[in-house]
Amino acid sequence: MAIYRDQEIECMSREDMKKLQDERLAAQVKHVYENVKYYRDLMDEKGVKPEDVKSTDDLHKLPFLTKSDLRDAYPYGLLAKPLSECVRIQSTSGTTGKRVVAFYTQHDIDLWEECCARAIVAAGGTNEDVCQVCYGYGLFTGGPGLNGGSHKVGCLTLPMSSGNTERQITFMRDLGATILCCTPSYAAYIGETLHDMGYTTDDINLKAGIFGAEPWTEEMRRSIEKSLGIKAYDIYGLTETSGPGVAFECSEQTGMHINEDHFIPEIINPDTGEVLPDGEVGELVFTSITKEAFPLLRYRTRDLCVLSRKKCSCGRTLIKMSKPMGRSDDMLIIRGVNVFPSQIETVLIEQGYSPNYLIEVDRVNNTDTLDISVEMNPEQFSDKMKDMQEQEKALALAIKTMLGINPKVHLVSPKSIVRSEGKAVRVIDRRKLHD
Ligand code: DLL
Repeated sequence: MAIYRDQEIECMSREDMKKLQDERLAAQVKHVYENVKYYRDLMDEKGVKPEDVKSTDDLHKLPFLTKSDLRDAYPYGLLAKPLSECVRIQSTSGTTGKRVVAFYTQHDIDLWEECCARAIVAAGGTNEDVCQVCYGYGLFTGGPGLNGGSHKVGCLTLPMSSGNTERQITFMRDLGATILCCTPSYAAYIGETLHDMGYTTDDINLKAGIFGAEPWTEEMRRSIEKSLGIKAYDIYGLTETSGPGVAFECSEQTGMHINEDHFIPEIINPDTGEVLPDGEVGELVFTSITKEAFPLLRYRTRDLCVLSRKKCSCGRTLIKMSKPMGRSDDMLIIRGVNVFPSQIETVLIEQGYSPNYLIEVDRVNNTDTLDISVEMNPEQFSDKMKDMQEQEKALALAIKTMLGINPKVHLVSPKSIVRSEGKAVRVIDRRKLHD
């Protein structure tokens, strides 16, 4: 069974990859400078001309681009091809401000789907597979991206979109789905529903899952793998860079290989913009070197992670990014302490709780409060008040040991926290409402 979609690229020597990136970068900077006024102005302001960027060593000369630039330029200000050559738009959900609209030529769609195809092949996918895609379809990139990748691999594709979970399981069983693509929180929900319907992993044919679009912990991975009887692979991407498939996991499951022939990664200090060496945690920045319609140079993702060039047992030489540990903008600062929701999730699952929880932060009498509602499994439930209080105390202590601050833990009854069919909302920060 082929384990690579494109062995020549995925296992290319560093030297050859750099050469390829150098050529593509220089051409891309020229394309952008000539066709996008917004960029031209930014580059002129910094005194950089296209001929100053001959290779990846010159990348640092280019200005950064941020989400606020995308909003300023909405909707057409960053378009680098005539609209007549564009065939699609996709968009972010726009929950935190104006939507970001990304444009694609047919060439861009093909490259994007190829990136997703690499992810599917790395998860063991072939044309013998049945691939059930339960990411949302429509403006969200998850459904269309994995759908296209699945077609390219030749899988029988089930374009389910999210929702109607019992029907998902019926199709999964009737059509013998072998690969599941959705958010990790929806995968957990599908696993839960499977068991609620009285089935076990013996009643389904799944072997792999390709899960992304939101942060998820190693503990969550193990929990999903167990409940669905699969190997769970991570996949990363963002609308601005085309969608899923910017990076994908291989069988080693120790980070995601970045499709470096299309995206050049950098890690920067989010406060100063200084480029950090591999191995240091910082904000991930991408330069897309092959996209035509909506190419972004040095785009700040706000995702915090680490890059690694350690040799991978799968044979791929593509650089690896760690699971994003959160976004610089979803880190909570509670009583002065930096808290990532993923740290709380790790403790919950380690302590045997379900990944269904809600973190609520507020400010009362000038002091931050942290309340965590955690769903119990049926076997953890007790009708003795004292037992419940003991359990809450023990869990609060475990979380305090991890975070350094004291939370208030509320154990709530099984199935009382709303399940997510897409990206889960796990944090409500009410302090923002008072500001
Ligand atoms: O979530 C694209 C996608 C779809 C990726 C399906 C993977 C699978 P956006 O809606 O623009 O695009 O959100 C992008 O989601 O900046 C990260 O903060 C987060 N994210 C995406 N993948 C992962 C992941 C899609 N594997 C934002 N782990 C990104 C953690 C992720 N966070």
